[in-house]
Amino acid sequence: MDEHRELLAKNDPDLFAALIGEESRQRRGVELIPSENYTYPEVLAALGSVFTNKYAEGYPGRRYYGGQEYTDVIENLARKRACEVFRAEHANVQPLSGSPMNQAAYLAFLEPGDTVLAMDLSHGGHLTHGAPVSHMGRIFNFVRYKTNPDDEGRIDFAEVRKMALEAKPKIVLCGYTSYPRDYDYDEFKKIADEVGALTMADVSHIGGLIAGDAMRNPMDYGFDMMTTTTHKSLRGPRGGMILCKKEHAAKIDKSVFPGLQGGPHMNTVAAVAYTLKEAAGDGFKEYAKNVLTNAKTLAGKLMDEGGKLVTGGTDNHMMVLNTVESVGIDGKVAEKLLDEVSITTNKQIIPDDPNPPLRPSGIRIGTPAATTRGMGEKEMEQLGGWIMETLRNKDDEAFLAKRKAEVEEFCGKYPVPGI
Ligand code: DSN
Repeated sequence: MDEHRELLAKNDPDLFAALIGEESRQRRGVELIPSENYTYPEVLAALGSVFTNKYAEGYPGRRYYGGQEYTDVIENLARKRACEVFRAEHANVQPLSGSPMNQAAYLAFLEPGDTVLAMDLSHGGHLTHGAPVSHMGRIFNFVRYKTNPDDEGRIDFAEVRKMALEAKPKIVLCGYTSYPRDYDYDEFKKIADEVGALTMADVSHIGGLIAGDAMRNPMDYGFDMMTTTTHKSLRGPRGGMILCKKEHAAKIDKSVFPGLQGGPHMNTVAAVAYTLKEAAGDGFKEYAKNVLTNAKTLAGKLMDEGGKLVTGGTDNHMMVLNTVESVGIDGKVAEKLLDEVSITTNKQIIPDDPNPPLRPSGIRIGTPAATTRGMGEKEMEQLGGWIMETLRNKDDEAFLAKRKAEVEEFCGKYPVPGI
């Protein structure tokens, strides 16, 4: 690897300088975007390996190109490990990332115009869950439920059932991109069964927490399929996978390839295989538990310091801070302020946000990456206090410079894997 870096430095100094800059940024500051993480050095090695040279359309034992002796080994490893970790009957590990993964899942079962029941974008649903600006929203008919602000953002299942009975969806979808509560798979399954719909859980955010047995697993509740990205709480490379019942395996596989994609990225598949080996270990269970404990502690501290969380707390790895209500600034300003002191978060729309997506009313904060660096509850208390204080001192340049130095000195004590 060192030799490869030396070559890059020599032959493209501009590109190399940006790489060094990004490494330094990741080490100096604290990463609190809930969908990001620091991957394993072994994953970086697999991603930067000669598997990137190989075309491997098809599946192990059934490829369209020769020379598949080793690609079959890694894909079989990844599939087997995925099934074991998620207690699933079948796994497809080829989706290039989260959006194509969900598109392939829909297209396996739906015709254009078919109905899906999913969560509204501003309440935590993903773009691919039918946001009107996404192609999925144009192709299929998404009917979208919301969370209940009077019940700390929990879902009103009487309302979901009513919508399902009216809309008669073909898929009932749960799983979200900005939702700090747990998911009640039993309730979704009951409703789906009543209307004869398939059940799908997009657990992209909490895939690692499920793998580490810290959160419930939809496959244990009889869900038809589950999609997850591999780079969030799971700590792997950027990618996606679909887990499903055996009876759906052929449809899912055909939908991913040749339906939606061509050659899988075999360097990523190799890295996913390694990630799943890690996810099966006891160390990962401890990690997943710590992510949740850290999130509860950070959420508690933010609230103690006057922060208004959209759901009044968290059951998973993330929280959404309503910055307008908490400190009178929008999410864009809050994100930038925190960037200035080397704390990375992302601006976030809140349920039925009166503000536009590029200037929304909140920020999203999460603990997977900080936990990977070895930060614990004490560190979460420190960060929670610093966040609220920074947001209240937006015009004080001297304060911001001092805080940046403090944050960077603090981060220096927590090594970043792979850098
Ligand atoms: N961009 C991802 C997230 O941050 O949640 C979802 O696609």
